[in-house]
Amino acid sequence: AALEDCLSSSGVSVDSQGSDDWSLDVAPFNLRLNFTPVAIAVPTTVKQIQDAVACAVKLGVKANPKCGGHSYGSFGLGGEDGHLTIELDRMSKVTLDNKTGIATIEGGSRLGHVAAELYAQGKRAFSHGTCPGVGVAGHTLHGGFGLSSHTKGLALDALVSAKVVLANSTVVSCSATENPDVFWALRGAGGSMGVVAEFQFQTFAVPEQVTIFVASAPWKQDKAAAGLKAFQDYVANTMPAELNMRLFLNRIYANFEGLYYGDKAGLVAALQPFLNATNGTLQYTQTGTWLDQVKHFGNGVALNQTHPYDMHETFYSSSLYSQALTDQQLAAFVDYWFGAGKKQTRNWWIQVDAHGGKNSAIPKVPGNSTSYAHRDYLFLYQFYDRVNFGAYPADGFPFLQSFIGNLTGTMKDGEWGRYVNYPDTQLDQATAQKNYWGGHLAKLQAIKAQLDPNDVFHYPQGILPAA
Ligand code: ABL
Repeated sequence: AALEDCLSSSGVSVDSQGSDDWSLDVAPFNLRLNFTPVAIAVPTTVKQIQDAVACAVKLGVKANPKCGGHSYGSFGLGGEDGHLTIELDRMSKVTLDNKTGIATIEGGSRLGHVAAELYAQGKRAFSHGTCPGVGVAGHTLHGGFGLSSHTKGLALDALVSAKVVLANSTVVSCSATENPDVFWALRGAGGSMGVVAEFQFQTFAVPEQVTIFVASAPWKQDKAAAGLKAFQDYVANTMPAELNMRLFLNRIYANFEGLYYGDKAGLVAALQPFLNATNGTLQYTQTGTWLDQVKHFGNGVALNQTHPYDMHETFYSSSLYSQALTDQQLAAFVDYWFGAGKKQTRNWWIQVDAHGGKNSAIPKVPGNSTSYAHRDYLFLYQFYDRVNFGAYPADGFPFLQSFIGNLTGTMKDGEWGRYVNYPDTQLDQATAQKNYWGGHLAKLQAIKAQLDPNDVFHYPQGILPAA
């Protein structure tokens, strides 16, 4: 009540407990992880964000920005009970400057809304993920991989400046030339550093035509390792910049899906040699506009999502970055996939994204230029284990843990990592920080100690301030 009193006497709107807005805003994307905040502030101005942070500090409560609310770890709610949630989704204005191509985007905007607005205002875009409900903030501030990233890089690579409210409740602008340390830390570990009120992104003119596709990966167990090996070679050496592609696999089947910048003939020329080598066939293609592909990969969810928003799944997830796997690791992966994987009847799946390689835009950016620590990895894997009904079982976690452990068990430290936007909630904070931020962790902890020495923006897997 003290916190709510502070917020209302500062003129910050709140969701009152028991209201419809409270129920909507407190319901996590991942229903496995329900947490109860002390209060939910719903600022509509930068000043109100500042005042919300000031109230949290005054009352010794941890505070977290929540934008789309899609965090797999419910980190927008704090990842544990008792935080102040700063619900930003009432701030979702998107303004494109058609002279400079710079888009100014409020901190609570969701990706589908952003894509729809940029297209409507000038047929422009920047590279980001596919799910329309995901918030631009968490997504961008920790990477921002999507089905345009092989061609155009990560969302954070398009960021040119940000206006951020810090733990001392001041607001600062940052860019490559202004508060460069803040800007560096925001681009990879932003959730630990402040509340971004406004982003500026450099956009590009969307291609006239793009082609989406699905191709089979019809491998029996005895052919799967060879297929995966061909995939590795293709991504590392041959896959052209214009192609974006992932391997999807679950208990029943495996296929490739992706997005090509160009027409079908261009796609076929790029992909057919690879398909021939792996016994695959092109099963589906559709050439269309940029907005067509955004809708396609949005899985039927309406693009223009702002508030209210209501989407939920129940799952455990984890992730991995790796270089090409060794023959031994490939064999371990295939054995587990066709063994334990075929027996596991939950709705599990893995996406293996072509993240790096010779022609990818991601490793072309110098590794130390942002705090995103894993630029040079060939693959980014998302592991996802969902139940369609009921609760996730208490003994469910080892299924994915072994899938990954079978690979990392024969890798050295520094040969793999994890993606904080596909967080693994079963990691303790020390391990999580190491996995997510690798070689950038010490510098991030030093910047955290400057910006947020008391860890106001705490969550269970965030950056801790250097001692
Ligand atoms: C992501 O990061 C992926 O890029 C999406 O493909 C993925 O979407 C989401 N996260 C999951 O939250 C899912 C769809 O929402 C599901 O309906 C689908 O079953 C799944 O991909 C596999 O295709």
